[in-house]
Amino acid sequence: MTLAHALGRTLVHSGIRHGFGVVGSGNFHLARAFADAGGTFTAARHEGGAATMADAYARTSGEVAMLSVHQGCGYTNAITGIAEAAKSRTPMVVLAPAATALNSNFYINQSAIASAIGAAERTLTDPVSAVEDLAGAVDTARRERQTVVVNLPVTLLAETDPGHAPPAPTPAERPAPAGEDLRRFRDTLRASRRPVFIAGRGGRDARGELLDLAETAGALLATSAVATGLFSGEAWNLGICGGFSSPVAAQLIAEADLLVGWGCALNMWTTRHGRLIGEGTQVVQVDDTPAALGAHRTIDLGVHGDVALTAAMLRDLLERDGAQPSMGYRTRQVQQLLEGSSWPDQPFEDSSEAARIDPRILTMELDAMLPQPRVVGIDSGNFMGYPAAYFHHVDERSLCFTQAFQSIGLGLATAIGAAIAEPQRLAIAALGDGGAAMGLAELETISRLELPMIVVVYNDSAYSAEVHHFDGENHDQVRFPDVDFARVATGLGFEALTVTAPGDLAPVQEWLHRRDRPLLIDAKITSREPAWWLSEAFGH
Ligand SMILES: Cc1ncc(C[n+]2csc(CCOP(=O)(O)OP(=O)(O)O)c2C)c(N)n1
Repeated sequence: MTLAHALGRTLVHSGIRHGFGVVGSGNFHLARAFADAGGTFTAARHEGGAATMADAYARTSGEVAMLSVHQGCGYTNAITGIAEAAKSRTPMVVLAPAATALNSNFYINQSAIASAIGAAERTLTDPVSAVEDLAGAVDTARRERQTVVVNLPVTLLAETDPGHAPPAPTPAERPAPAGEDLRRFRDTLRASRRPVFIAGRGGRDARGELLDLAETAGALLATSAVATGLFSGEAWNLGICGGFSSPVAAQLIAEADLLVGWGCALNMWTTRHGRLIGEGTQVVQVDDTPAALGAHRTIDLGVHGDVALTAAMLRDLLERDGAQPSMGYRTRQVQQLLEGSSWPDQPFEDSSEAARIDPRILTMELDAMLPQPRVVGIDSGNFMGYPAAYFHHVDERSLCFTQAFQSIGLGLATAIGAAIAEPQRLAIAALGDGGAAMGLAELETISRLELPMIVVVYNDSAYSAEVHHFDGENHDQVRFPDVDFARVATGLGFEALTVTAPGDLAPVQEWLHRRDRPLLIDAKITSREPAWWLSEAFGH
């Protein structure tokens, strides 16, 4: 047996259940050994798709995911998806065979690229310790939530396996906050009259603890886009904090006297470039990674600690002090403001035309038709606010949002990775026509895997984000002829609909009963005006 086989098996022994990739000569035996040892391997049609499927799978399942690529060009094809994962701190290992001969066509400096995009990097060189080193890389990905590129020289992969068993995985630690930080946090919270909690992806496993503490402190609840749905159904929920916020939510957040980011980066999108942080508002950030504290905004207090643990310990401290639950921001007036404040409740003028549907109507119609639980993967572009804010996301696993790199073209693969991780949910990919065209290759993957999912193309035959951003300028390079995505998808084994009015959606009901093939909805949408979040972001 070669080390390629041994390393493939090691991945399974290290707790990796699912791998994604495109197989070539360099990773053929490794991917085979992974599957033969009990791992499930999804063959994508483009490494870019495979990388984002792995990323979305890891985000949705909570497991470490594996990406396997061919050396050189397979690796570079995956770089955008790997960069997105690295920026999002997705626990993922990238098995990248590396050409060793400088004159090989496949040779590039793979480790330099990994460092350049912010991924952790390991190059395995020693056949004796290779299995242990790979298990260590998986451990790092899991414990430190890192995207780790493991370069595997092709000469090493061909060596005979020396037969060492991989070590057992070590569980991740949950750091407890320092007593002094906790006491300062308590004092800040007790002094606040209008606290708002903003949970990020690092707060997704701490719902109960955050709800309990928020109740004690009288805090309103919000999330960043990546934790959308965490507080759905709660009375004091503002929904998403950031560009997608409803007007009332944005107002209440901007008027808070204390914002607490729980496992939340508080980046420019979550804070609307800082505009959601009022003058004099105290900002506290809780994160299990010290480097995350204050990385995007100046903060008044950074607490290094596990989110759930910190929230529970703070509540205990408040109780021990004998503090009475505070009404805080949970006033009758705020309650009234919140009634009917979400985006779908806002009145708007229907922009539909003879052969084009208003994207808000389209989204609300689909929202009413499609059963829960669902998981929605969203691409980037002007359209993205509609599926983010007009679909009901009922829990923190309802939206998979791969937008840390702000790349278009990742949405389809995102929905595929999420669909594979959560097969009991109805998976929906929401794409602009630009992002759809870029990720198109993976329609075949959906058909081949028989994933009963829905792909919705918000098709306005343009890169509308750019059209609206560069209002009044020459748009020749960002407008396109209409693409008949329904025909393309049909050729790839989909059932497909072209939608220009709500009535065209009727066959969706029937499809829901069958779900025998994936469904693509090519919705010709209006886009004369930029979406509200784009206007806000670019000052239109
Ligand atoms: C990989 C990549 N290329 C280019 C861009 C710049 N960009 C941002 S939005 C956008 C247009 C997206 O068009 P579409 O998917 O049709 O959505 P729309 O804006 O029309 O709603 C482009 C080209 C980007 N973000 N990522």
